[in-house]
Amino acid sequence: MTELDIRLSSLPNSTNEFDYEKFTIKSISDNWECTRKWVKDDTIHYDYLTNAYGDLEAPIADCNNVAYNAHCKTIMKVSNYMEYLKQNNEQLLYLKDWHLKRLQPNDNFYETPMLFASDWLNEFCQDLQEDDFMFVYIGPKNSWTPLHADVYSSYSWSVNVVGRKQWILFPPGEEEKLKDKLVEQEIQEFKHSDDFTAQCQLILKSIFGMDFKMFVRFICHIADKIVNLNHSQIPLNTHKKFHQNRSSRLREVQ
Ligand SMILES: O=C(O)CCC(=O)C(=O)O
Repeated sequence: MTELDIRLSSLPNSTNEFDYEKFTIKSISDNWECTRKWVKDDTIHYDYLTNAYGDLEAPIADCNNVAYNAHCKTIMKVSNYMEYLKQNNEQLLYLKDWHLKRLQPNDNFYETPMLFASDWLNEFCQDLQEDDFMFVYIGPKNSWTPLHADVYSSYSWSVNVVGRKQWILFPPGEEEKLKDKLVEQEIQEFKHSDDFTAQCQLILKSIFGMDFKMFVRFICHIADKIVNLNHSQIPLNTHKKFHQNRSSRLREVQ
């Protein structure tokens, strides 16, 4: 048993036994600009958000309209969404997956907590000028997101600036409940076909967002950056060997 196996085996199997308090960091956003400016009288500061971001567009999910385990989405101006929020509406609209940081790169409305400073996925995507995974969510009471695994099955962190959000998390041992039965079935069907590996790569790319080749590219990109950062501290020979090994491994997957 490795040290990790031992640590995992000591974790409880049911949600009831799990003490999530231990995994919650409190008061981290007390001094963030969004806490100071986006909140007034314990609720959303509609006027501030309208003045600051009213002309920007944001994706809006209709929580009453679900298709294929996702909400139907539209685009709305932030000023119109703030007007909607101020009224007592029948509709349940959720402003979500909004790339505010990308739209306003110089706007430092939050700070990345030290614990999460190492963020390989966002680094990779930003270096390649691709989509990033930094989002703002604003929703009325009862807005919700369907059960999902995050893109690339990655881990993420989330901070509530105002209001409350209930999270339903699955502890270790309950992964079976998260498996997509249709995908499992598809894999079984292709199991004995000649192009099984290629099919699996296709499934990986479409469901998970990344196939094996892209994963290797991603890991090499991050490794290169780390090695270059530490370049001066590593004996030249070690560095050269790393690059020789890396090039031959990349050739293998290409
Ligand atoms: O807060 C939400 O409604 C969804 C958040 C989410 O999907 C995530 O953080 O991965």
